[in-house]
Amino acid sequence: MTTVTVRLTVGQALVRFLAAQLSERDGARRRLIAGCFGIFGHGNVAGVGEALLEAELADPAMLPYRQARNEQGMVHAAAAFARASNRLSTLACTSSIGPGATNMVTGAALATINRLPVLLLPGDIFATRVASPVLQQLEDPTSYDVSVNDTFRPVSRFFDRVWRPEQLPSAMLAAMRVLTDPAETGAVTLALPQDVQTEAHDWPAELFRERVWHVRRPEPEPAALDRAAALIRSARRPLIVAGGGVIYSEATEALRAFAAATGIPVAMTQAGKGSLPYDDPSCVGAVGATGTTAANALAREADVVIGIGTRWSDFTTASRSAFAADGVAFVNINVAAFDAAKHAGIGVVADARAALTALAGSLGGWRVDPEYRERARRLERAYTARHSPLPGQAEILGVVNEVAAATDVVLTAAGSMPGELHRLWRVRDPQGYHVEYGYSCMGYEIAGGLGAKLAAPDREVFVLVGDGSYLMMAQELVTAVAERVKLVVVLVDNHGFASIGALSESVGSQRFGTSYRYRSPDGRLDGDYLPVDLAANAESLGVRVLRARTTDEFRNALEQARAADEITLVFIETDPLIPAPDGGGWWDVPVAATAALQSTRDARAAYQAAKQRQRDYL
Ligand SMILES: Cc1ncc(C[n+]2csc(CCOP(=O)(O)OP(=O)(O)O)c2C)c(N)n1
Ligand SMILES: [Mg+2]
Repeated sequence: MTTVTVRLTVGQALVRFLAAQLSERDGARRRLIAGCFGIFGHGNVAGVGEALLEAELADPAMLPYRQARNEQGMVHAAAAFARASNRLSTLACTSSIGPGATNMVTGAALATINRLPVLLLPGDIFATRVASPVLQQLEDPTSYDVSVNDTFRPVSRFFDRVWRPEQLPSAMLAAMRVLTDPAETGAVTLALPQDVQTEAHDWPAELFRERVWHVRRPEPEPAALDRAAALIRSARRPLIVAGGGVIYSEATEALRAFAAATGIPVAMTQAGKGSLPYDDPSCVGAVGATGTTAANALAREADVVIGIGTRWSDFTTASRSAFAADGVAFVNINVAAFDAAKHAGIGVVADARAALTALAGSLGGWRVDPEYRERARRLERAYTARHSPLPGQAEILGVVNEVAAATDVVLTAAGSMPGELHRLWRVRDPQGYHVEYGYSCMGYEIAGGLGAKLAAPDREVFVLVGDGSYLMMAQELVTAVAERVKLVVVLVDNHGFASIGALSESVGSQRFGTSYRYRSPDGRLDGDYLPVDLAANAESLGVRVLRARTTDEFRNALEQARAADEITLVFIETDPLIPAPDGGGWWDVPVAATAALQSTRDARAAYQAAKQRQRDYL
């Protein structure tokens, strides 16, 4: 039999292959790689770049190319796209070699930590090495086999370097498998030496056929289910902690039914917020360091904690102080065995939806005590406060919550907003709350908003960004303008790092180096606020900007921005010293054991006292 072959470069074969990949779950198919972001340099312009041009000229829908402004930003956009697609679809990112490639490393870590699929295609140094060292090559005197792309290894769930065209098919197939594996997924990196990208090869035509990657829903092992059901039946004060896995698995309806049938209250992690709408009778809101008073009170007393699709970050457990009852035991439903084994829990390694359905059957009508069920959820009032002359941040968030429709998306990542939103935001849709808190990466906000909106063009996306995050990375505003991607960006200016300022104060470090100020004549960085005008900055990038001073002006501007059909940024200054409401959660941030400062010594004493609450969960 003769194999039919197609002669293409490595870059062309890669583009053609990616365009033909589909994912499938529950019978629904969609493109696995919906497009490609990129920034060209000598490491990809002639290889993958030429291939993308050919693809666009042949059929603009084949693998749509979008030009990004910062390589880190484009990976954030791809990760947000994947999150908003419940991990069933993502984007590829092509970069040059050297700095273009390493700019993607932060994005790769973010994707892997959040278990979000992204496909990274950094250019790499010549395979032939004839011209070495090439521009931007880091030379390792001990090995010619090393390039800066090796820094992707620890932050990727799959890494390969395609030294020869013959290696491409197996590398691409492995990449697709990992991207679509719910337990293994994360950043997948195929490093592409710049000469290899342009080499021609005779590929079997079969390589380019349409492929459907089934996203599995593993069923729980019956014995594990029995152990979990027995422990839950013995519980008097059980509590569910719903994580991101509930949303990715589209298990929200199964969770609602399970909680209603058993009466077990449901608390939510950052990634799991949206697992239930805020007003569902079973929902007690956010838990942990940024949790609500109600959820944290239930957590303190819980005898059995059922984690579903959570990796138990320190924010969720309040640094292992949230679950305080003697003998508290855990059931961990997770598609990843690694997470299911945490806190010495009974592991149910399974898809969240499959496990909840099976567990409901195993419990056969068991319900918690009615008295336990009746415990009320305490309401927060911070939204309706009115501070002057400058508003506090929580009241601004309250206005965003009111102006946003049920299916609109709120999106942020770092600073003081994630904690306040976790506690206060009234979520009404599983995709309505997009707070990246696995890596809590400053600079994710605007880039992530771009990706989330590309994934869900029918939803309004409210990007909430602090002045610190904005200054770190706002460049993808330009991409949003170019692509006519409509975002509502809320820029909250409090002259620096309000969150770290408050943290600094709590550890006795007196807000040192956390606000944006001039250096004083005495040499300290404590002069007047800098005259930075971020609203003017956004305007200069081609974004429509509305400036608000009061909460009422803010509401008005936000309504205009929501109604607009172009990207609009609403600028508001807030008072960084108005404290956010507190739900009693602790966070372990070690304090200096010896210090000249009294403030630090006091903080150390408070730290040591709080540390007593920390548990091992063994
Ligand atoms: C890339 C990155 N660098 C540093 C940090 C540590 N960090 C967390 S929040 C923050 C300040 C954020 O400032 P801003 O965006 O203005 O938000 P605010 O704290 O004022 O609410 C810093 C420096 C981080 N999360 N990400
Ligand atoms: Mg700030």
